[in-house]
Amino acid sequence: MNILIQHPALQAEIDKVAEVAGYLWQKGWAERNGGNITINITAYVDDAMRALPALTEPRPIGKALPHLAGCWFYCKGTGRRMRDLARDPMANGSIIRILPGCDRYEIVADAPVAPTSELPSHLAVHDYLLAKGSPYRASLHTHPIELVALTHSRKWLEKDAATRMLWSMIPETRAFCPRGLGIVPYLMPSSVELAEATIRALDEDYDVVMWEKHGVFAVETDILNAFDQVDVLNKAAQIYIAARNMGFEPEGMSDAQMDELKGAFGLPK
Ligand code: 2HA
Ligand code: ZN
Repeated sequence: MNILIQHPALQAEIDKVAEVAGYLWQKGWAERNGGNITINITAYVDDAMRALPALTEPRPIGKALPHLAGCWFYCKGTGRRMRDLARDPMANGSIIRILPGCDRYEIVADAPVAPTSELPSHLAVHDYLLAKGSPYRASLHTHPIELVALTHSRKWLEKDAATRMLWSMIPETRAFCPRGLGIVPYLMPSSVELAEATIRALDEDYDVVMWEKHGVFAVETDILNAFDQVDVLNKAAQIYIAARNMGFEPEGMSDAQMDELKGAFGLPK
C-alpha cells in the first residue's frame, strides 16, 4: 500500500526528499550510496497511520533516546543510492516508528527497506533537537566536494577559520548561513563518537557541521532548507577556489561589510 496517497502533507515532505536527493547526485556529492537523509514526520501521522501493522520485528536503535517517544521518521535505506531515491523515495527508504521505551523501532511503510547505517547518529541528533525545543525536523549528511577538500588543510580546521573565509566570499553566505560551519575532527564513519561529536558541535550553535575529510551534517526545518545551507557554503568554497585558480588569494569582504549584513539581517552571531 502507498500510504502517501492518503496523506498529501506527508507526500509533500517526501517529494522534497526526492528533489534534494536529485540535487545531491547532480552536484556530484552523492557517489554510490554516499550520504543520508532522515526526516521527523511525526506531525503528519494520523490514526490511520498509527493503525498500520509493522512490516518487521522490532529492531534495536543501540541506545534509548527518550525524546523520541511516539516519533515517526522517513529514512533513506542503507546502501541505497541518492540517484535512485530521487526517482522513488519510498522504494529506497522507509517510514519507521519508535517503540515504547525509545530504544527500538519498527518499519511501517511502504516496504521493509532497512534504514541508513547512520541511523543511530541521525536519531541521536533528532533526540537532541527535540530535547532543545528546536523546530528543526530534517537532517542531511552529504559529501560536498569543495567543502571536504578544505578539510585537508590544518588551516581551515581551526575553529571558525573556514566560517570567516566562506562568509567573506559573497554576502549570501553571511546572510543565509548565519551560524557558520562547525568542525568535527576526523572520526570513524557511523561511530558513536562521531554522533556525539556532531551533537556537541550543533550545541555550539552551528546548523552545518563539517566532518573532517568526510562530509557535512546539516539540520534545518525541512530538507530543502538543510540542502540550501550546504549549497550556499559550498558555493562560497567554490568562489575561493576559483580565485586561487586565477592565481591570487581572494580579498574577501571586510569585517565592516560583514557586520553591516549582521545588522541588516538580524543575524545571531
Ligand atoms: O551512508 O555517507 O557516511 C553513506 C555515508 C556514510
Ligand atoms: Zn558519508
